[in-house]
Amino acid sequence: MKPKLVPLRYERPSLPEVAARARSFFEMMNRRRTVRDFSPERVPAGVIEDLVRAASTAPSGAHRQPWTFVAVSDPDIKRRIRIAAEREERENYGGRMPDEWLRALEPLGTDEHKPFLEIAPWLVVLFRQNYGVGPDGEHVRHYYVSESVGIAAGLFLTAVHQAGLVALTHTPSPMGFLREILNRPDNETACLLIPVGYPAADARVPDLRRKPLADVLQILPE
Ligand code: IYR
Repeated sequence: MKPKLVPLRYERPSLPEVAARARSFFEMMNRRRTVRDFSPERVPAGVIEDLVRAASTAPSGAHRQPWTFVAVSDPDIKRRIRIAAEREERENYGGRMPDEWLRALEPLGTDEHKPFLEIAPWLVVLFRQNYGVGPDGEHVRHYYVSESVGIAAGLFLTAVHQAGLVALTHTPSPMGFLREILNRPDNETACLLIPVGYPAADARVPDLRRKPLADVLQILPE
């Protein structure tokens, strides 16, 4: 099949403008923090729709867009998710995670209690589609699913932050319960549970430092 190519819509900024935008975007992103203390204040569904529209612009293997976002504000479903997540996390913190892992989490202060799963106005669950399903039920191959879904998750978190909201990348493990509670098909596996909303007025976060650039970037030639 011959590809259908259309002109790129692109406006070239001046080099000083490029440099200024790169710096100011970094400064904005450097204020992003993972937040565990949410306000129950409501966020309209239309906002979540636009955040997912932004996330869904992610590049993906063969443009298969192998993700499904499920956004939950229903209090009963949120409660069921909290109960199931805390059941797994009690096992995790009570012996399923080895000591080395528990020690690695100590600076974060996390434990098996997940009240944010009921307090945050939205729980956005990101599912990876291991394969697609065509109009006649046939399986469609997906490519680079982990990479594609990881990029979509990153864009979603970026969109949440730039909109002025906060999020938590929560990974209750194992998270098979999400497919059951949310009635998702066999081709989907939940990979992130992302509460989204406003931070509580007294929200606190761990005093984390990011690695210096030299530890994460090598420029060649030096
Ligand atoms: N899933 C658990 C444990 C946990 C694991 C990692 I790696 C973290 O960065 C944070 C928590 C929980 O959500 O508490």
